[in-house]
Amino acid sequence: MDQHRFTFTGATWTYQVINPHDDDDHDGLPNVVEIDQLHSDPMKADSDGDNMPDPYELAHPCLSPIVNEAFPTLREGRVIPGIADADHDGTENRDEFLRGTDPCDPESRPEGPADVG
Ligand SMILES: [Ca+2]
Ligand SMILES: [Ca+2]
Ligand SMILES: [Ca+2]
Ligand SMILES: [Ca+2]
Repeated sequence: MDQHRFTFTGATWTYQVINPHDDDDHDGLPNVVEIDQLHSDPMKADSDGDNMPDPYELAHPCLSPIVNEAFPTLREGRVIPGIADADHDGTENRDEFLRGTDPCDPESRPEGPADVG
């Protein structure tokens, strides 16, 4: 039960009132910040679905919480490769996230080749 949320549904629309100071997706970013400043999804901790949470992407200037950097996207029938490896160090952003290195710094990358193991 969420006393802060009210949803009104019409035939062709849904209008939802949320508390601006709540953090519905529990990613540490208040709803009002996500809506007004980031234009990210206040209901998803990973707004763009690239498996990197919004606050992490926010902390790294080469990433965006509303741009999917991990996977190619299909837009108007064309495949957009995105910027899977933002710092061009040969390790994809998502792997750097998982392995704790800096996806924006080519000097920071996992030890050894990523595909050996
Ligand atoms: Ca949030
Ligand atoms: Ca994300
Ligand atoms: Ca992203
Ligand atoms: Ca890196």
